[in-house]
Amino acid sequence: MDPFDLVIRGGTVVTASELFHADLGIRDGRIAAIGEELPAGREELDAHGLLVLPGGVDSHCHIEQLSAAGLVNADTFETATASAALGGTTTVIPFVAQHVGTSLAAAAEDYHRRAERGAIVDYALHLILADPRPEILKEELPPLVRAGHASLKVFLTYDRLKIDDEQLLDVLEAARTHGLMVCVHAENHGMIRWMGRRLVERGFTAPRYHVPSHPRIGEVEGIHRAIACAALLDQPIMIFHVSTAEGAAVIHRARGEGRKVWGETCTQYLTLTSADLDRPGIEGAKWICSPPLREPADQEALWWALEVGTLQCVSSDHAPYRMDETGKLAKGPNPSFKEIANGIPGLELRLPVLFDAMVSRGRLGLCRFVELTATAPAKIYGLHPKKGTIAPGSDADLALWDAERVVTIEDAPRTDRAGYTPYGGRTVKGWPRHVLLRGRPIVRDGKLEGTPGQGRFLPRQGGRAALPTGRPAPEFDPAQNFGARLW
Ligand code: DUC
Ligand code: ZN
Ligand code: ZN
Repeated sequence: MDPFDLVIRGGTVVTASELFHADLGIRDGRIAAIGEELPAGREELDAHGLLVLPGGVDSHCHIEQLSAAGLVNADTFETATASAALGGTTTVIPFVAQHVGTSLAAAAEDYHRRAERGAIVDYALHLILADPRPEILKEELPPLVRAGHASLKVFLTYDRLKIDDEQLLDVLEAARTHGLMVCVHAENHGMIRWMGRRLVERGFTAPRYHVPSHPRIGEVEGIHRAIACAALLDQPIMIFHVSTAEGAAVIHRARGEGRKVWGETCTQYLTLTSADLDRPGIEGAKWICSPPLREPADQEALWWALEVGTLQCVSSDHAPYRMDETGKLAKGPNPSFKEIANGIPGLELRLPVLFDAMVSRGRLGLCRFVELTATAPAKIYGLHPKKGTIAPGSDADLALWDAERVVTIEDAPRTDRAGYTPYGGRTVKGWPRHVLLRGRPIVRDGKLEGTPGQGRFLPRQGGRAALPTGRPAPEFDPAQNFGARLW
């Protein structure tokens, strides 16, 4: 047998279920052997004193995405995935963004082209459907599924993105036909618009009023409605970026009733609060994201929801906008909160900030950290076991992690192009030292070695077997009244 291409020696391997000392033998980009005292490889990487984690899977991040308002995220596939790599993430799932009146297929081509050119880590793509008219669902979607797309995203809010309940049912039905996951931004649009209008009319325009403009009850209503629509069709859904205790409770109850609903929260909802927006002048705009940052009690509830399995993934929802006329200040130097682009950067710091909050501070263990940030998203989105774990045959995507390293995050530009980080000034314990993509270091000793274009598209198998339920569902037949059976 040929020697291994690389042996990672002496580390502590962590998976979602166990933690053990072992060497890893890597051949042709995959894990070929896990064991003690493996024979010498062509190359060796010393992992003594380090944790060997599966590379992170960030299943919700916006990269080089054109917003409906005409703004493009601050970074490119190159800068975003460089930042992902430096933070220990080796797989990302950003979006193909369709807009009303446009072609989904053309948008997919465009994003594929950009990603192929720039990506430093591997990627899949969720398809945003802002205009799910029949020709899109019947003619454009099937070839995209055949090309390896297996998840859709829809919005219940945002003026030029939101779909109504009937459209949502059309999307859910198409997803059911093709065996796709449907991810939902679930907030009540009317409540957001109404609250926003009332606040501005009364002169409450500072960034901090973004928080009450997205009422908590609006998230509850959106999640409940999305789950109800999905249940009518017996179709799995993922609720993106859950921010409130009550929102998590809706998912908890629905899962208890056997609904096929999964839930995600994001680093920022666990580690930042509405108080972060409460700063002089326009500064708080840096913390404007939707749903907004909430309260310490919500953080407690979200941690609990992660602990008991109500929520299964923690993503970044990376959506960077600069504090200038290209981003947050596109409507002038002193915009009302309604005019400020929603989104914060987070790809690079997702894992370090979470590792500190979750593991170093003793909230949840190492295995759960791996599960929430790599294994579960890989499973839910059809990438496992190629991604998200350390097992024979899996891609050798690894983050060699120094659990003792203490870093104070500088309040300064990072690798992405946002020009700031919402986590500036925070001291965290735990930082990636080396990061490997398919057996090749893309970060060595904290320095980027990966090159744009080396990231590969990860085609996923549509089809019901690919969904986390694993259970085939028959064609939807309204005459069978699935909804009545389920409700
Ligand atoms: N909200 C979204 O819905 N998407 C991107 C970022 C954000 O804040
Ligand atoms: Zn969203
Ligand atoms: Zn998002």
